[in-house]
Amino acid sequence: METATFKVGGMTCGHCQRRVEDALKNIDGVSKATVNIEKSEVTVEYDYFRTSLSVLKKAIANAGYEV
Ligand SMILES: [Cu+2]
Repeated sequence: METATFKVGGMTCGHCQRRVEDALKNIDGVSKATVNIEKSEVTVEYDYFRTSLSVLKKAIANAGYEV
């Protein structure tokens, strides 16, 4: 299990938080995604045999946020 933290731009409220967390949790291999709104960060726990940093970043971007 690997942990990665991304700076995410554009998250302003609890709705954004949910959106980003759900987008990440829907990825096969992601076990945990936690947004810190004040820091504009998301921390992701993932299995690097099943997914990759580029897949995680793409999911955040597809949800409508800058990463
Ligand atoms: Cu929002």
